[in-house]
Amino acid sequence: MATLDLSDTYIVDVPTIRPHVLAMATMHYQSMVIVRLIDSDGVEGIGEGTTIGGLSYGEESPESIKSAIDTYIVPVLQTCDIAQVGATMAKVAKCVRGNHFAKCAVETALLDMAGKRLGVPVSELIGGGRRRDSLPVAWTLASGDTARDIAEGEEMLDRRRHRIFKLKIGKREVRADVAHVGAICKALGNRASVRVDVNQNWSEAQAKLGMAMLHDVGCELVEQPIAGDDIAAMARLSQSQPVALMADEALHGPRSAMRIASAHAAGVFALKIAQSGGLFATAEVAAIGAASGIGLYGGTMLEGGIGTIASAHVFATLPELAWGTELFGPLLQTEEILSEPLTYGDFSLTLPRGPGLGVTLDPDKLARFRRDRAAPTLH
Ligand code: MUC
Ligand code: MG
Repeated sequence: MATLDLSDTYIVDVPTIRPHVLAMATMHYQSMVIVRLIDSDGVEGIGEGTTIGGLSYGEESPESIKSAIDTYIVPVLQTCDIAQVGATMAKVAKCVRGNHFAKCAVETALLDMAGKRLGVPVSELIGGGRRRDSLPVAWTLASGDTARDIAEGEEMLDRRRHRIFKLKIGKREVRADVAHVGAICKALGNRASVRVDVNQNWSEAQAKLGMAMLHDVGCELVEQPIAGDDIAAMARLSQSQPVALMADEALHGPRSAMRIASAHAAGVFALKIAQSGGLFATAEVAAIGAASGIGLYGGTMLEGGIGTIASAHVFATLPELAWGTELFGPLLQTEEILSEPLTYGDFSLTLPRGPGLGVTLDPDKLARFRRDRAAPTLH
């Protein structure tokens, strides 16, 4: 039996290495909600809940994630044996609807504690356990400028850091976006896989035109071209277009995965731990996708080191991950908030072997980037 002794939730704002231009927002920094839990035996767990561009991406903001955890989830944890992660999260689900990002942060911290108690990595607590020690990692070219994106892609190839590139489009006119993608496909040639993410910004008619043109210029995958709640239109596009359609914003856990799979509305799933509502739910989404013949991709909410490695622990358990991952979030930030940076190289991210998440926070960096600039006191 383990009871919750202390908790601390805070927002850290870390600048990005360059503006990150998406259809719905341009990021100059990333705001991450960090939760720390300590049990009655002194075991500590850390978790992260991170979204993109305030409320422009989804329905939870950094501020709402923090408030959901402090005001509604922590009081539930205080009534649970938090060593039993599944049972604890089931009780949280009964008391708190939605709020997937907040739940994911808490579940991550509980799994980190459970792994430390048992002396095993989090990946051993999910599904059939860890199947791989490293994951291929894509990079997003989103400076807003074609020449700069090509130079950045070349640099990543030279450094053997990434050979899968995702381009953020949907902000400009369809033909201008396709010209941008075509120029990058041409420059990088068969040395790289080029994909795009429209972040829901096209109408169905624009998507029809855009997807056909993107296929012709060598783009391999089109992520969430239209509104994520328009499953019928996603199905029409997915079934009529030669280029694969990946569901991202449409996926909010197992039930949405089931709806998309039954409607044949996507050829690929972008798995995201926060959007799914946690690591366990992500494994369920993956299982639904795999059983339906849908390809899997390890997505990101551009989390920092904790959310990134938590995602990696789940993705490392999957039998098939045909489209790789995009777990590059910490590399987009000017500084890593972990005491030991994550290991990237040879186009991959290597998973740590230690118990729990296998990472620790750097207290000095946290004190510097913490929004409230308060000394990290637990309450
Ligand atoms: C998204 O919509 O997939 C992932 C990579 C990136 O650059 O932005 C994200 C969010
Ligand atoms: Mg996306």
